[in-house]
Amino acid sequence: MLLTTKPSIREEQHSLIRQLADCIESNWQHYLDLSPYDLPAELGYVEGRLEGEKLIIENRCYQTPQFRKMHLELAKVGNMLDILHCVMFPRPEYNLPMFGCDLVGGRGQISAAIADLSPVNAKRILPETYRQPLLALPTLEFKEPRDLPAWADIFSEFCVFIRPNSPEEERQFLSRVDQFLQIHCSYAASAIPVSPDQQAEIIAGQEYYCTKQQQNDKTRRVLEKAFGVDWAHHYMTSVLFDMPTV
Ligand code: 18B
Repeated sequence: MLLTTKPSIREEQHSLIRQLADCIESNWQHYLDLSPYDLPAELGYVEGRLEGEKLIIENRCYQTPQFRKMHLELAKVGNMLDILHCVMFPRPEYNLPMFGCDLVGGRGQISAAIADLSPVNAKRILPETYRQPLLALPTLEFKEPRDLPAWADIFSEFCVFIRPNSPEEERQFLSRVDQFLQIHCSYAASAIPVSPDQQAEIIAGQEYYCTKQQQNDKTRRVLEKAFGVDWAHHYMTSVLFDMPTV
């Protein structure tokens, strides 16, 4: 499937967001067999208002034989806030971690850059097939690592959560996400389905992941201020972090 090249708010966003969005899509296209995924009606492109500024949300969504939903979302609040959000939801037939990434920035500076391959099995540890290549990656030192909030016990030992403080650190973050995606997409492309018992465990793990992500008050507050409490709840539970269905 050819990815769309239609104009996008991407061109107006912080350069790290633009580069990361391009990096995510090129890995998807290189390793995986993409088809379209239809988001709930009216939620592909959304406009609202936040403190006098226009909030625009632009979604791109795909599926593959291994992933029930691969969601890349770009959002922009006037010139105040640029956001990239991405989650790859594996089909529960496959023992694959959840790839997640969030970049939030304002006025030329990214304040939060987070990326992880998060385990969903009962022990909440990544499979050896992931741990080995991830352990072999060079250790990165960032000047401003950030502390995870209390709900964030879903992330792995390989999670990167920083405020990048130079173009070099931005480059290193981008390169680490590229490495995560290469490891993940190349492994997933030839993954073999698991037993029904293991599927139940994976569904529980994905539900736990979504339940925790839905507790991110910083995301919720932005959406509530622009679109109201009910819309924000619906969006967080049906577009950002919807549960797998059996
Ligand atoms: N997120 N983020 O995606 N969030 O979606 N995000 C923020 O500098 C949005 C994910 C994560 O410190 C902030 O503090 C909006 C995924 C974590 O309490 C804002 C959307 C992951 C934090 C937003 C969005 C993820 C965080 C504060 C929908 C991880 C820190 C920025 C488009 C895989 C939370 C700052 C804390 C922060 C907003 C993580 C404003 C609106 C997939 C851990």
